[in-house]
Order: sequence, then C-alpha cells, then structure tokens
Amino acid sequence: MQHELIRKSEANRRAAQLSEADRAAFTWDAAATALDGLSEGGLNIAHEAVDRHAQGAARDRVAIRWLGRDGARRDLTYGDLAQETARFAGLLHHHGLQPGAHLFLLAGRVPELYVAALGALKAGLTVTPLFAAFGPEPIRMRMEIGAADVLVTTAALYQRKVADWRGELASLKAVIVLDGEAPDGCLSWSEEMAAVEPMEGCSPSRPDDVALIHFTSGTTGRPKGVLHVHQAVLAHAVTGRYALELGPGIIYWCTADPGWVTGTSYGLISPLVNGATMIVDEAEFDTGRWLDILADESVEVWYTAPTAIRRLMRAGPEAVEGRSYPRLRHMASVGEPLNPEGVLWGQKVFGMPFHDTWWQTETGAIMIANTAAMDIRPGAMGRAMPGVEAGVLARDADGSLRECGPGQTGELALRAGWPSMMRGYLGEEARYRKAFEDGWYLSGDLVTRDADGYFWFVGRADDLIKSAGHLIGPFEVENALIEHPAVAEAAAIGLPDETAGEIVRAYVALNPGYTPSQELEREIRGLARKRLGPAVAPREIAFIASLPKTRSGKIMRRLLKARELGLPEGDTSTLETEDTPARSATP
Ligand code: 6R9
Repeated sequence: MQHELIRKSEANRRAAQLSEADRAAFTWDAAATALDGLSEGGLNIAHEAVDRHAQGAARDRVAIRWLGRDGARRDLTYGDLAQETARFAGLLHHHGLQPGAHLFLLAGRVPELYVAALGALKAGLTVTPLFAAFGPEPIRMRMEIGAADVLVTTAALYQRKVADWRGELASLKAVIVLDGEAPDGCLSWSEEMAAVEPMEGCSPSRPDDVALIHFTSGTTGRPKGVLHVHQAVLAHAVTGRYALELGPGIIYWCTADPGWVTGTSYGLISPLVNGATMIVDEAEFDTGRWLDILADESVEVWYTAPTAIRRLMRAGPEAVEGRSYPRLRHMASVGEPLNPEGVLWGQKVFGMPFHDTWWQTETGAIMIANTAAMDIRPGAMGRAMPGVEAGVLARDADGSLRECGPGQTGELALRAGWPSMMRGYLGEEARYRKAFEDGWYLSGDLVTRDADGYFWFVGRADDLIKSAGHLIGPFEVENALIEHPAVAEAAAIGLPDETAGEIVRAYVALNPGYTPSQELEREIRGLARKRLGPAVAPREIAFIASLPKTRSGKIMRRLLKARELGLPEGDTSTLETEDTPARSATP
C-alpha cells in the first residue's frame, strides 16, 4: 500500500548537502579531490580519518565522545586520536606485525577498540571487527578463515571465548588485552602502549591494498570474508556527506556496533573522514537512555536501525515527547526493511521522517538512499546515490540477464566499479566471481523500482535471515545444532517478528533412540546459545520427523517457511519426498 508522500520544504532542500544539480554533476574523480592522499599516490584510511584533521585546525575538536555503560565519559580529540593510534601502530610494528598482517578485534564499544582499529590501519594491517556477543564458535571460525595474526580483546572475552582453542590457531602470533591483568601468553595494552615508540605518519598503503575484512554470512558454506581496500574511504566520505549530512563538527550518533559493517563504515570511518564529532555509547539499547543521549548530547544526525525504531515506537509517544531535541536535523536507518509506519512515526514525534538507506557488507557503503533533499515515499529505500548505477535484473528463459521495467520485481544489481566495492571473498575466488555477471554485482535482494527511480524492497532471493539487523547464515546455525548428539539434521529459517524483523527458528530431526521433549528442546537451544551467542542462536526449536530436501540433498528451507506461514509452497518439483509435514511439533 502506498502512503502519502512526505514533501520536503524549500528550506530543507536548500540546507541539504546534495542538491539535484550536484547529483547530476557528480563524478568520483571530482569527489576524490576532497581526500588528502599520501605522497606518491598512496592512500590510507587512518590518514584521511585522523591525521589529516589532527594536522590542521580540527586538532582540538572532539572526534569521539564516549559514554560508558555506568555513566563514565571520555572525549578524544582528533589530536588525541592521532597520538594514540600512532602508539598502537608503533606497538604492532614493534611486535613484528607487518603491513598486510590480519588484526581481529573482539571487544565492546570502548575507546581502545576505535584506537586499535585506526592504529592498525595506520600500520598497514587489515582490520576485522567481530561482535563481542558472538559465541566461541563463530569467533573461531572467522579467525581461522581469516588466518588471524593478532587479536585485540578483553581479558574476560579472551578467557571465555578464545583461551580454550588459541593453541590450535597456528597463525595467531599475539593477543593484546585491553583491560585488567593480561592472562598468560597475552600482552597488556596499557603496559605496551606506555612503553612503545609511536609510529611516524602512516604506512604508505596503495588505494588497492586491503584495509578491512568483514565477515558476512552465506546461505551455504562458511562465512565469507569480504575484502575492502583503502580506496573505499572515498565512498565513505561521499556517502557520509550526501546520505547522512555529515560535516565538520556535526554531532553524530551511529548506534551500530563495529562488529557489523555499519558500525565500521558509518560508526568509525565516515564520520571521522568528514570531521564530525561522533558519539559512542558502550551500552546496549535502552529506551530512556537512548532518548536521553539524543537530547542531552545535542545529537544532530542519527543513524540507526529499524529494530531499534520499532522498540522506541512501542514505548509510546510520551517517552519521546517528554524531551526536546533542538539540534536534531537528520535521521536515517539501515539494515532491514523500514516499515512506512516507522518513517511516519519519526515525522510525528521528532518532526522529521527517518530516511531509509540500503547497502550491504559487499557494497561497503550506502548505495541507495533517501537523501535530505528528496521527498520521501514511506516504505521506499530511496534512489541510487550519485556515482552508483543500480539496476533491477531478471533472467530470460535462456538464462541471460535483462533489466526489468518499472514495477517489475527482479534482483537488485549494481554496476561494478564504485570505490567501496568488495574486491574479493577471502580465499574464495570462485564464490567471488559468481557474485558478478555482465558487469553487474548481484546483491541477492529482490526489489522493484518505480518510474521515478525509487527502489522498494521485496525480499531476499536466498535463505539468509536478518534478525535485529544481523545477517545470519542458516548453515552456521545448523552446524551448531547438529553437534548435539540427539540431532540428526537441522534447518534454520527466519520467521517474521514484530520487533526484530525476523527471528531464527530451527527444525531438528532426531537420531534413533531420542524422543522430542521440552527438556531436550531447552538443552539443544542452550547448546546453540553457548556456541553461537545469543544474537545468532535460534529463539525457537521445533522437532520434525525429517527435513524436506531436494533430490540432490539440499534442505528446502523455503518450503519449511512457506508451510510454517501457510503460504503457497511454490515449485516443489525437486522435492525428494512429499511425506514430510513441517508442522511445528513443539512439545
Ligand atoms: C548494511 C547491512 C545486507 C542485507 C541486504 C538486505 C538487508 C539492508 C536494508 C535492507 C531492506 C533496507 N538490508 N538495508 N533490507 N531495506 N534499507 O545491512 O549489511 O549486514 O551485509 O546486510 O540487509 O537484505 O542485502 P549486511
């Protein structure tokens, strides 16, 4: 259903960073002049994000305003960040970690996490942030695939999630713990930082050198390590300015954790490159706390996710309306479909709509957005950003791709070549090549485009699950479940949920000798939680006699989902047997 257009005023349009004229004139080459660059054609994200500002008038501007969980506060200026990151870069080199080595981060949102990420980029290492909420299994799998050389974490996370298997990861040369006493075989952040010689300048990285490796889930197989290069900083700079209205000194809050690509591209790099002051909140979502931050910290630009917006909506208008947000002037959302109700709710209680944006780990930066000057069609993801060519593709009977007309559903594709485009899946050349066809990157999302170029999300073309913004690969969940001795096989799907968008539900078929019971269900769920962490583990587990499979043995997750939701089952011609009712036999 179409909701009424939200029209922007002339004043809104004039104040916006991106006008229709700028959009028409945009080229990446011209935009690149906004970057500083290193001598002899080098480019380093840390230089653009930190040192460049620290060497100029912004030296004393607050770069990171950190809010501790328990009320502590800490400001780091651009000058402070330049010094601290130089120390950490020096520390890495001192321990023999050379440009190209792989650094992993596993910590909550503490200032040191941000210093470590930028310091590692400065030293020329690649950075991979992980979620601190991950269980040991996803951490280990990612550090193995990524051949981690060094891990930065906390003493508690190390003991709970890494210590047991550390000895089996041959690539791992050093573990640096941020707090407390360093456990055996680990280095202490504070001791090392105090002792070390800061590094001068930045590692002379080339634009095409890998800077970030972000893991994302695939439908089948292991998680994919998505490679991004220093050149991506150009897209971070441009999209931060044009889609998020960032600029020097703007007080900006991105609520995402750096363990998710949003928390790195827009919770670290983009705001700093644009010279903004970014709020970092250590705590998790809490209605009152979040509204207090928006009001008391004078947030001007806010980038958040639909799950959080829906939670705030549930708290009722009084919660929001009891405070004032005089500085707030742009709100944006990413990660899952933003319901029209959410957009309109923003308009009602904050006096401005949420601006939906679309992108992926693979795209590295915002590709489609409702920018500040645009009229908003609630429910639409917006239009392609300048410099981005987006298409809607479908396959003809002969298998070739063609572009769909307005209103037709097809796969969202992007013309290859934008600066933050992924440059590989780590160690998986064939999988990477499969993501491209005819010069397009194929996103795996189904969309329509209307006659005015607004894109509308339809669904995923694959079985990936998006729960509270996290992309979850069913395969990874299933692997953890079958480790339980009672489980013969398992399938995981996403079911609609009012708040989280989707929740993970799993089906398990039991080995002979086991019978379904509530107790067994709890036990299997507990194991999954322990191995995967609460963000990834299934919320519900149902017992099933056997799983529907194709003749080639692939689990038909889509069929399970259709049966669960009472939807048409679609093409079941490749189904192995028909006698596998997917009733949710929850005991
Ligand atoms: C940044 C990020 C990517 C997938 C993407 C799509 C979903 C993201 C969305 C959206 C509807 C939006 N997604 N933004 N769906 N509307 N505005 O989320 O990266 O974790 O790799 O997920 O998220 O399905 O393909 P990532």
